[in-house]
Amino acid sequence: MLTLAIFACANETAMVFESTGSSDDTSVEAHQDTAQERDSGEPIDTELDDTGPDTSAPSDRDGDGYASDEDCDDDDASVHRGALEVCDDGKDNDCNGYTDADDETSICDTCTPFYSGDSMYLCCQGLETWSGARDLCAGGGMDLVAVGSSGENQLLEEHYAATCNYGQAGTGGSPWIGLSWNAGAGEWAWVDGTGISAYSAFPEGEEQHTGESCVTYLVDGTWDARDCGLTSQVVCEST
Ligand SMILES: [Ca+2]
Ligand SMILES: [Ca+2]
Ligand SMILES: [Ca+2]
Repeated sequence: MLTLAIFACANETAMVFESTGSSDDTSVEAHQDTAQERDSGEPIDTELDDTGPDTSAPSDRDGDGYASDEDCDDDDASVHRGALEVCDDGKDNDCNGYTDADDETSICDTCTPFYSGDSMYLCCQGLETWSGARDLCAGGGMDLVAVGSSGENQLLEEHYAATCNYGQAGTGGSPWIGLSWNAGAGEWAWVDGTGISAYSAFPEGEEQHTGESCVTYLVDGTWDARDCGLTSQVVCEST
C-alpha cells in the first residue's frame, strides 16, 4: 500500500497526514521515539527492534543434544559424550580421548579386526548366545557378519585361524554368523534381511530346518545350524 507521510524532523512534532501501510507505521513510530529521546536528553537508540538470537547461549549446531561447550565436536552428531564408539570411522565418537581400536572401553579394542574393501570385520573371542552376539556387535556399531558370496565366505576361512585364532586348542571354534531361521517366512535369513538363494555354504542336507535355528561357521568353511541359546565366538561386520 502507498503511504504518504510528512515528518517534521527538525521539530518536536511529527506530522503524519496519512498512513495506511503497516511497515511504514514502524518508521513513523521510530521517528517519533527519536524525537522524544532527543528532547529528553536520553541517548538515541538507533536500533528499531533488537529481537535477534542470543549469541551468548551455547549452540548445538549438530543437534545431538550436547551444546558446544560440552560436545567435543559440535559439527558431528555421531560424536558426543555417551555415543557409541564406532570402530572404523576414525573418530573418537564418545569423546573419551581414544579413537576406534585405541579405545579400550569399546569392542573395537577387545576384538580383532580384519578388512576387505570397504568392509571391516571383527572376530571376538568372548562366548555369547546368538542374540548376545548381535548385541556385542551392536556395541561397535556393527552386526553379525552376513556372508553374501563365496568370496566373502573364503575371506572368513582365510582369517579363521590366522587372525581370529578360532579352531585352536583350547579356544573352541565355530563362531556365530548372522544367519538364523525366520519362522514366519519359513526360510533362512541374514541379519540384513536377505536370504540364501544367491549363496549358501550349508553342507547338503543341513539346509533343512530341524529345530536348530542359528548358524555358526566351521573351520572348513561350511555352515552349521545350532541351538541359538548355545554360546560361541562371534564375527561382526560393519553395516
Ligand atoms: Ca556432536
Ligand atoms: Ca570411532
Ligand atoms: Ca572413544
